[in-house]
Amino acid sequence: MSKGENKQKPGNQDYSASNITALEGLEAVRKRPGMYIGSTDIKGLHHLVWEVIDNSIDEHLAGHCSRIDTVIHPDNALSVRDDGRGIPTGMHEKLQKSALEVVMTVLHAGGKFDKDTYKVSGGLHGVGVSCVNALSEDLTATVWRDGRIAEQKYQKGKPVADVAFIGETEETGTAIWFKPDQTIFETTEYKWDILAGRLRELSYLNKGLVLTLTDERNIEGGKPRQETFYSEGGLREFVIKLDESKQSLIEKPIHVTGKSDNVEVEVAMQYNTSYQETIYSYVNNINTREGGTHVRGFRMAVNRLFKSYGEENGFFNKLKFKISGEDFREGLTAVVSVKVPEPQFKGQTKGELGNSEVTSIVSQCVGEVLKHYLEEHPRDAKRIIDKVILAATARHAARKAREMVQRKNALSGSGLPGKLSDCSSRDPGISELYLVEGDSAGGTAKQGRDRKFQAILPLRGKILNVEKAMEHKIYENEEIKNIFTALGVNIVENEDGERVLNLEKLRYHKTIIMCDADVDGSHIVTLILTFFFRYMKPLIERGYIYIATPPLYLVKKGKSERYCWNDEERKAAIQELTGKSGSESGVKIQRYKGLGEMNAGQLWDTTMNPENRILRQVSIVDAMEADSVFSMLMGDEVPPRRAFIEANAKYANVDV
Ligand code: 0RA
Repeated sequence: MSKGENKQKPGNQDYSASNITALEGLEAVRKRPGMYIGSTDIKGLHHLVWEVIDNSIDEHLAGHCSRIDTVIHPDNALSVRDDGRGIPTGMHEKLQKSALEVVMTVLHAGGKFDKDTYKVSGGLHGVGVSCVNALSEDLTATVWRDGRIAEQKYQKGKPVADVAFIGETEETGTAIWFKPDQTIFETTEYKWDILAGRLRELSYLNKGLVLTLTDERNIEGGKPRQETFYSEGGLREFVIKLDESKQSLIEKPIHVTGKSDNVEVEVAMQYNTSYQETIYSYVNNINTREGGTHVRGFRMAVNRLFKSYGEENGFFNKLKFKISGEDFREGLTAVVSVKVPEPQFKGQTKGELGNSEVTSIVSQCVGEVLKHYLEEHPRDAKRIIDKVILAATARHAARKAREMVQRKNALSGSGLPGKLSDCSSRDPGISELYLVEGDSAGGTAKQGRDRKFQAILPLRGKILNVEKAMEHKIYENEEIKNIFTALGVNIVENEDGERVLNLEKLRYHKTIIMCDADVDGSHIVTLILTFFFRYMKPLIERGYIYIATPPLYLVKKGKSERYCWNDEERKAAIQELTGKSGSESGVKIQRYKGLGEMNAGQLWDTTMNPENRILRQVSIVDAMEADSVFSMLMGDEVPPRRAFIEANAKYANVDV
């Protein structure tokens, strides 16, 4: 029985109509999966899991669930089991079928019927577990509820049979086991790191909730790999974790909780000795990458409270210039989490909270707590104010340095750096800038390039470590000045005194970092990326930054040549060139250590010719990870950096 037609009451027009709508609903999901889960790539695949887990989290938010177990099965099926109330299994009056079937097969029917819980109704989340069902070749829903265990199986969203009661139980909860449809997804292989990352985040956002991840594909010592995510301290622990490789300025994080007009606010914040502002924000447990009204309210409170505290105590009396909002937030790490009954999401990726009432609610909650904090912790307060004054002074110096550089450029003809070999095209859309390690490799690249659209800027040695340098030093650095002027971008201040990258005159839509394939080379790539991450993030966000990948080997026999990028390719090339004999006689293998070992023609063929080259596009898949990796690699504290390098030894040891 496919849709319970034989249950239809004769003459009930209503029922058959809604039945058809439901059918069309899930068909639409299968036809245009991107509209519902964003994409069908690895991101969309994991979105299915978030969708299921979100339902269990909703149970937790409603106060009924304390544990969620996620299991990756050997065939890349996945299951999520919670100990919530269980999806109701009784008869749905209007539709005349089990509520379980309705939740699983009717688009947008998955939500709770009680109004007190916070639901996620915007963004890409919240499309409902029925979408997961529609996009799975097989799915089994099991419910422990009212003393019985109920089960229903589906294929591509359609029930295979009616709900069956398969046993008795004293437990409550829901388990969803599903196998994503291989004809829809580009890949069906779940990634441990992606799942673990989100579960860890959820554990901080929902203190007291136990989340486990088990990977049955990966057996270690007879047992599948397993990790439990649990946080007693919640956001406070989250902030400590974010700052684990930084030096804290205050004793322990400042913690804010509050509630007003049904909006719940929780914030944890602390100051460290770095120059960055790091704010992670969430609405109903969903990461809002673009911030929004909650972040605005938080910033307003921080600025307001520190400003009046500094003024009332005469700390700013000697300053000859204005302090801007940014100065109050240098070295600030914070997590802002709000629970909003009906969130509205805005922005290109729906990653920005739009509800305007939230600004003043957050601002007030944070303001009250900060006021008391500053009164009760004068020493912490003084340390933060000193840092604010330093930030303002540095910004003042940086502005002068920047203006100097920008004025000088305006005076000197084309304004382009002398070391730049520009391309002839003036169309940024097709133009490429190669940042090349060293003058000699720069020379080879200059000879090898297609000068119509490829420009070369050689960089001397290691560029400044921007993580450690003060901002004005950045603009005095020759290599960095050259990157700014070659790209045609500059940093300007908006009306709030905040620095933004001006891309109006950007001259290339591809910037390609080209370094040696050894440890030094990869260090330089990291340095350059750190710089882009800190000072030109919009270029990364727009997908304009790439890394060139020169080959590691040239395998030669007679006149035949094969370039190889890894050991497997090298073996295959040897096999191919020597034929069946398998003897390596007459084969010459050249190991490229540096770009300098290739001549101009070879460099073009392997690394610069758009037809053959392999470019790695740099993306901030996860700004959180990138940020912590950068500061970990570059920061002063040694242990986490050592641990990271050891864990990634393969990458660091390409030269061994
Ligand atoms: C509808 C109503 C209720 C709970 C749920 C759905 C529910 C859905 C999922 C999905 C995964 N785990 C879940 N747990 C619960 C409310 C039930 C009641 O009022 O008792």
